[in-house]
Amino acid sequence: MKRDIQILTGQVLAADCRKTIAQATPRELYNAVSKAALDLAADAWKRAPGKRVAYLSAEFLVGRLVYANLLNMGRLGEVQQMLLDAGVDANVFEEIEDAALGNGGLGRLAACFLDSAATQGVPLDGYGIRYQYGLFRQYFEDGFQKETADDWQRFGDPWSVRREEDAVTVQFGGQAVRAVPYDTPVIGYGMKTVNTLRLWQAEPFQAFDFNLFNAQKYAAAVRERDAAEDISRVLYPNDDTDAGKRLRLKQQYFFSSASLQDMVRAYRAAHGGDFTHFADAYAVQLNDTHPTVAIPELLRLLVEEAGMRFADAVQVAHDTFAYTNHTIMPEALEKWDQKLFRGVLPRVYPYVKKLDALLRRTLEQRGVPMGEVSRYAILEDGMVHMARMAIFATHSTNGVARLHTEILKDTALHEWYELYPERFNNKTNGVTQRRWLALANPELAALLHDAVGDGWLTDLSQLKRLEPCADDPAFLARFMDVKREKKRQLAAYVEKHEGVRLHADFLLDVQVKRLHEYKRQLLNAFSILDTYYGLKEGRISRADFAPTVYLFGAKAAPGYVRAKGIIKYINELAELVNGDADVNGLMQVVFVQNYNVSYAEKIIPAADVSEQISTAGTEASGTSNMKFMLNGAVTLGTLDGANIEIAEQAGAENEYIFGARADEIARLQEDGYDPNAVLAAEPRAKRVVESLVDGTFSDGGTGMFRELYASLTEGASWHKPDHYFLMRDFIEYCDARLAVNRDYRDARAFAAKCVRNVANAGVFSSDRTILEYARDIWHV
Ligand code: AZC
Repeated sequence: MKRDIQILTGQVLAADCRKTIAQATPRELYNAVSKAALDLAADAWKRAPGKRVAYLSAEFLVGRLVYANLLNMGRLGEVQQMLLDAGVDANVFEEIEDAALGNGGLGRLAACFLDSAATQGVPLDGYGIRYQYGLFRQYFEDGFQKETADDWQRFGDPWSVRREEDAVTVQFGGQAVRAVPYDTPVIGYGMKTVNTLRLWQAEPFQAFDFNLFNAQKYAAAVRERDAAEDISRVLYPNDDTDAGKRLRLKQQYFFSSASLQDMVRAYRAAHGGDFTHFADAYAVQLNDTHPTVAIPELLRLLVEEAGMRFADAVQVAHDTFAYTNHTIMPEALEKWDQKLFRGVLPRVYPYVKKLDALLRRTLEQRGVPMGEVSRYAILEDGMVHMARMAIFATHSTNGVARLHTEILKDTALHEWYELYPERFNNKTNGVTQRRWLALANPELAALLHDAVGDGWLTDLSQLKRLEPCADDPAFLARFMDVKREKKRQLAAYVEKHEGVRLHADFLLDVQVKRLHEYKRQLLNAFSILDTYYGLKEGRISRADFAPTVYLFGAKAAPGYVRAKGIIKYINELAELVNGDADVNGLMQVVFVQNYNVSYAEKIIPAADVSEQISTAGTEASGTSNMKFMLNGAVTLGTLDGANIEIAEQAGAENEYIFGARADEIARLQEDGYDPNAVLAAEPRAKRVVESLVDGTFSDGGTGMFRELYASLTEGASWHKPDHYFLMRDFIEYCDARLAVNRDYRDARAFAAKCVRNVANAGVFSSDRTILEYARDIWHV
């Protein structure tokens, strides 16, 4: 019998705060509804027997769970009705801020994988860190990014259950801490499977030294506690560089060790002390190199606690682990100083050394010349090379889109590919259609329901049946109605959060993603400025121009000065454009603050154009590109990452592709590239780049703009001028953008392109991705 969530919610509210649904605050209501729902999921939250996958990830960017869980439980409508009946706004939970336990793509992918695994019945549990503070909250002051702490737990954390009985000890050099797991159910669509997200929190053994306190040594009395809690205090706000901090290495070891101890304990309970068949019980996926220290840790556990020979332990590790690479940015390939590593993890370091020695022997046996060994060695140049360890000691290394995997094989990890070609494979990313279509865009979901039914919820390939609708005027009219409605909703949200009135009837052109030079938000800004000049000076016909909102959302890592300079630049641009009455009916530039998962859920369904303009060969995959496609936006992009597969699926005629391809970029890198030649030959390019230094905009005297200018025209000690090739692609980009604008004026033809994107988004479901991992890598 279906139990009544309304009654349960009422009971929880009465017990916890003596209020009714109508009386409760959003926070109280959120906690009550979540607890009630958790109760309803309890029966299904059982561990199935058989092999399990452990997905080890330093980041799980789940966002706000309540609506997504209710949707998957089939309870969303019921709860919305319940709220309505009590006179409460159904969007009341939007007050609850996101659990932003991730930076960007890598963390959000992990969250999509959880949803897909549970929905597709793959026995996969996520393991990570329960950061007290997630990714910083961002706001703008005078156009500059400011950061504040993200105290996500202040709304309560009703979806997790503390499992005191499963706590383990994690030992660093001289410090031992408790790792206490908090389990969150991962509820698959239809609730047939409920998996677990287990996040570890670091705690001291002794919270408080009574004697020290009594001796009035107050700070000393809580020193142990602080030192322990620091480990899970905060998510590092870097999605590409190695923070280089002892604390970060501690974090990595903390959750890797705790997770493995958890598995080892469960294995022992089920199978006794013979660990030779550990890999039949667990597959462990390393989400990037962050959990790679799990490899020597498992070796240590197997040798020291299970009495296994090192060589046998290596075999077990090889069969158990697999590694996913998410980037070829050299600064993101993690390396640790050997001394630091040994200092923090003295018990683990010997196993790294042994692995390194084994690697060197293996290279010799395979006839790799001595001179080449340094390209492979785990211990080299005084550093511990994590990616090398990950490739050497696992059975699978995968990239996240076809081009990315090809680049890994051909260049970035070529020497490894030569050694172990059979280990390399591609798993093109995906996104969950439950979150990114059904939940974020119920209006479009309803339209799809009428056109092709609901099978796409668990089998996205069924969207293909939508293809004929692209030629059906009645359907296109309804599709355009949905877009209009989503823009209206977004405008209301933006007004509330930014105090800016968005032109909801404009073409909506969006770039949302972490701020990074390679993603080229600056190129976007330059092109907007060029359009502005073009309109003002008559080079672009005003009569023919479809009025456009250019929307940005992005956080810059707090220490990434150039990225912050780009934010300031875009905010200056916004001020120029929005403050010019002459173009107000034609252009609007908006940079929203604190872009996060919940904001994405509002922005993406409203977009007409998805900006995916990274330098070809730099963006491993991208996943927002897939979310835009699924919601019927066209891609304005380079042939980079998964854009290539998107254009292939939808047909290049339904996207706007421009710019140098990866092979050309590689050639330019080899043969030399001179952005100053472009600037000399192309006055439009020169003019926008000069805006950095000619007084058009002000960086408030920080020197940020001059530094950006120098990065483009002179380079720096660590890179050549314009190393992301903005000038190479500038004119082509402006042209492609104008082509979009031109096409947009034929509303129906443009909508048909959008619908063809939706119809062909089927392969970009993370259901497909997760089933490929399960089949090819995990064998579950
Ligand atoms: C991202 C990649 O930049 C992005 O292209 C990809 O889609 C995503 O991973 C998921 O695979 N990488 C990160 O977020 N972070 C790091 C360290 O690569």
